[in-house]
Amino acid sequence: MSEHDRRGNRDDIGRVALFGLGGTIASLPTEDSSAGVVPSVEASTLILSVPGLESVAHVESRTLRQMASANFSFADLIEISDAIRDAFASGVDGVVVTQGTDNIEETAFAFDLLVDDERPVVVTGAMRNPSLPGADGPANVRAAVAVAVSPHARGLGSLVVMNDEIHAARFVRKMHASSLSAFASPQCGPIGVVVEDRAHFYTRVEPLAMARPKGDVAPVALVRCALADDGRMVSALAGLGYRGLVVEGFGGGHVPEPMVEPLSELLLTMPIVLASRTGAGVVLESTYGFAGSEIDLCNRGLTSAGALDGLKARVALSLALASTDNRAEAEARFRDVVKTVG
Ligand code: DAS
Repeated sequence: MSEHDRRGNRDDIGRVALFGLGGTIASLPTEDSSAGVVPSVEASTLILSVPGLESVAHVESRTLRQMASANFSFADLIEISDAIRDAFASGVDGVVVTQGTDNIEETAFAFDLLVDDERPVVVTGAMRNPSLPGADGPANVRAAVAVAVSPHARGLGSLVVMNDEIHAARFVRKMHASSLSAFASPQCGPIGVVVEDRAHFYTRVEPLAMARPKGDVAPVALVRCALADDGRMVSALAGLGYRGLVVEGFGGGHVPEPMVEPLSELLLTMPIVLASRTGAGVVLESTYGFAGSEIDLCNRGLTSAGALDGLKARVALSLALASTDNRAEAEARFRDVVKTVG
């Protein structure tokens, strides 16, 4: 893993550490052009492809992974967050992570919880690989670096910068399989934009952090409610070794009645979080009273995901469970995150 430095040409600009993890932004065709693109571009080459980067910041780059994001594990994310912490200890003003976009919404949120520093961690990627016309990687890197050195980006936790928009890691979602404008924050929209290498913020979010994992991150299951679900998948989970479950319920947080008993049974062995499969809004607390409603489920002991969607709730519950051996403590840590998100 080599380290490279692209020195800016001024003394008054900030220092950024850029970590390359692979993904489309680093993917090129192999010799067999029909075999598709694979991650292969080093972070040092990536920063050389960004016109004008030296006028934005001094950038030190390092390739930490060369992989499709589909293969990230929590162990990878913990190791990468250690590298981010080391970079901050070395005095950089901000960190940029380039990676595959498929699960940026989860990895960026994990960095939000794993890195406790007011300086920004800015995650970016590309929808078009460098061999395609209109490849967006270089523009996204330049915008991400501009955000990473912005004093206004401090205290906002991890951010995702794509297509000149700045999203809070806790709200961003990948909404399209291939569009350049694939990313959106359905809760509140982007929290800012990048114009002419300057970050402009419209709103701010509270910093988040969670105690560091004590060991391996045990698996947490994610089940999405669907029409006429009879609850058999929830029943089957008991024997599969999961330590927790996130249920994406209908609407404000509702499940079909046949799922209620299996959930109650499972609660005896693991924490269960209730999110909304709509991906926006806040799970209700006190509106509906039918069996399988939010009132019923929370009375039975499910924990509300609040404004977190199912994917983010799963990241937070996984890290909460990894931070303590005590279930009640883990549930309390999860609730603290939910409260801070708002
Ligand atoms: N879909 C690709 C990307 O957007 C692959 C990946 O996520 O690694 O980068």
